[in-house]
Amino acid sequence: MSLTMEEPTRTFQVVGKHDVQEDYKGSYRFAPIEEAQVSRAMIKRYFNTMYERAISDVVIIGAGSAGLSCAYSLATQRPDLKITIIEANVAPGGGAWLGGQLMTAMVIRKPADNFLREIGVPYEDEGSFVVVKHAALFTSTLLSRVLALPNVVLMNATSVEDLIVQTDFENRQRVSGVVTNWTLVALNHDTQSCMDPCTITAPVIVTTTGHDGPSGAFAAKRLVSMGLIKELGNMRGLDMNRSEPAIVNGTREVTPGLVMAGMELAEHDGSNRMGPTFGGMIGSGIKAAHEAIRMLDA
Ligand code: AHZ
Repeated sequence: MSLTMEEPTRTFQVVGKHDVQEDYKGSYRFAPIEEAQVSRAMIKRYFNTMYERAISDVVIIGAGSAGLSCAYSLATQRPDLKITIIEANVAPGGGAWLGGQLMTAMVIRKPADNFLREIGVPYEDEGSFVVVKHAALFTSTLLSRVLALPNVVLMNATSVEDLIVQTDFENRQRVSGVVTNWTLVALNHDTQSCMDPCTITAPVIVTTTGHDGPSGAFAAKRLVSMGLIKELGNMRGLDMNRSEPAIVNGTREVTPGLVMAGMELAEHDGSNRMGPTFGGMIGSGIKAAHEAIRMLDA
């Protein structure tokens, strides 16, 4: 708890041989630290995480509204699973920091408002839909809930560069992992000679990389270039009433080992976009969690 105006100094607390003091009248004293301790505190945890998560139970590609909803639903239902989220951007959240046209309010159609109550996001009820006063309130709350779950790891600033596809003895192909690199490395493949990636294997991969754009629809496009599907359906124009149920109900294992959710699915299936209404992303994320559990339990 921070100090009040009436109580501007917190008395001494001893760390090792040193006094520390929280004081806002000019005598604030930190516990001492060595530079190497800071580096080692980060390095040890980061590389232990990479080592431990090289084999995960579920990898979620993309931490937008669909990916984060999936992570929350899956991790709370199945605390036994090692769930690893790979997000290309430094800032997780995808397009869910704003509502639409750079405006802040976020619209969510019922019944996806159930999820808001579950994670504790306040809203105004407008009848058939609800409005969260700022999309960032939804995204930051969901992020904090997800990151607090002990079985979830988020590796941001990390890109999925490819899919691992294995072939069994009956010649059936199955997506069984992802190929990763730090995003700043991935962005420089054209400027540097070969910088090889790393891998994470998992029995279930959930892809939620959004619609086509600079980085979107990553797995959907890769399925085409690998010959696992013939062509993309390509996202159709905006139709809120058609698009949201199509995305939620269509969320599924699109190829063995790979569940597709969120707007990436619109590119795969050729379904409509919905614009700035996010209930479909929440529902699709939750459906993807159900799909992952079904596949793991099969
Ligand atoms: O950075 C991307 C974003 O955070 C991330 N991503 C994309 N390619 C990646 C890769 N490796 C790792 N190769 C990658 N991460 O995926 C995230 C996608 O988030 P998003 O918000 O774009 O997608 P979503 O499907 O979760 O939500 C879509 C929201 C939209 S778009 C839309 C419309 O255009 O009509 N309407 C809604 C509600």
